[in-house]
Amino acid sequence: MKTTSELQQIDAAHNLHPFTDYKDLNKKGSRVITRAEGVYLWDSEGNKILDGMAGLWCCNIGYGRKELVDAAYQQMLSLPYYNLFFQTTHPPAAELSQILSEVTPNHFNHVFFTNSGSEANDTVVRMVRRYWDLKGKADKTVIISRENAYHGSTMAAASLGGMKPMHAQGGLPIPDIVHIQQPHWFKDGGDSTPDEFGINAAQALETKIIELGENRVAAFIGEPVQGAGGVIIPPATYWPEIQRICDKYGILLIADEVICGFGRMGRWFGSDHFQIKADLMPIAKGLSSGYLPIGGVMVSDRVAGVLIDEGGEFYHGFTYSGHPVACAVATENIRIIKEEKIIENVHDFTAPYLQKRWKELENHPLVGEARSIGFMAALELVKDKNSMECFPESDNVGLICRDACFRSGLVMRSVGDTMVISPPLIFDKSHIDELITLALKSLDLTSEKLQMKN
Ligand code: PXG
Repeated sequence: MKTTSELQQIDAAHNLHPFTDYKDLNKKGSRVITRAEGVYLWDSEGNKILDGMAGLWCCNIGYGRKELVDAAYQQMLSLPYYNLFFQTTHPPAAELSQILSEVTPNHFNHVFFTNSGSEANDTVVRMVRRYWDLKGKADKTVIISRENAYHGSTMAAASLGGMKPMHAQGGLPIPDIVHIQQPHWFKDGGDSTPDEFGINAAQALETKIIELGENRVAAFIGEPVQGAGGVIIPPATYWPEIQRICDKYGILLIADEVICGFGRMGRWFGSDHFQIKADLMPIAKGLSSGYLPIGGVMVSDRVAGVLIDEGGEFYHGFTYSGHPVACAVATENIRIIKEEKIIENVHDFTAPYLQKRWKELENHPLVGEARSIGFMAALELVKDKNSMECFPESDNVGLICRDACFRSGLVMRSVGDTMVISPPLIFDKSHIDELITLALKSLDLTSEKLQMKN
């Protein structure tokens, strides 16, 4: 095998990474991950790292599950590829569609397969507009999303997302996608209680519908808990108010379950936790625990009925929609989640334990807030705990902390100065203890580094 520096050199010469400042990375050289087992990663220098992020919010059942390898192998032998176009199907896609209808809320009985969360959200945009067109309301094209949301990187998905730096590159958003405020009490709550703030943040939707005109608005999209934006847990009052407004105006409600789905919140879906009755649910990531790329859109009876009965042909689809190997792996992944009662274990035992231990990090001088829900959690790093004053952006405190975590043997992601985790759902109590110990060590290292700078 090539050495670390050989791999870094060829990587720097040929590989353009996602969301990366190329010059900056090539100065340092990429970290090379070579192996994973259970909840641990190993790099090319032999360092063992606790994966606090389940890859990228996806490896829910952990690494090294041979059953998934066998499922892929057997499927590749029998039918490595065939498509779902031209009135054909195959056993893995048909069977997975039935299983998905069973694990999702009752009113979801159809799926449209994609290869990623971004493609799922592009599909959502086309489906929503098609739905209203078929209902004779072709003017209803506007989709309302939220600032700082993340829905993917394709043109439509990045437009649905509310990341300003993404919009600035390439003239986004595409027409008829608008954004309202996010329900981020820690940042924007001011003097209001979380419950008051939740209602106010949701009512921004009604204000926007009235401003645009009800006849123009097609749908609202939101992640049950914003992941990439920094694990932003909405106050308990938020989703019921959003639901009330969507119901009142009859607009479609889209719950982007790409991160929250498949057990991340200690329930099958974020919608189960918040009792959201969505019309469409994009899914990906935990669907296959990241072993192979697969995503989809769960389509409710309300929308599927119109597409099926009144639609004729829907001109949309991907070569690899419902790829047989990806479907076989996803099916095996869901079997394991069910059989090993992974979600029940998170809900009843490990998530409450994580919540208790994570909260202890609030005692650290750098931490203004430690919040968690299910198996997602965040730390707000602040300069002054009493006033909750933030660090200047130029201090790059989040990045310093992220590096300190890596050096300590822990993957924790930074979103500005918010540190986030979303561990594999198979973390047990000893992994949680190890996570807290490593996080504390990394916070101390970050404090030391900041003191040295001043
Ligand atoms: N919706 C949500 C809610 C997501 O979090 C996507 C859609 C897009 O999925 P794909 O499979 O196209 O990437 C995502 C993806 C990060 C990070 O740094 C988060 C995501 C992807 C990459 C990085 O937190 N989420």
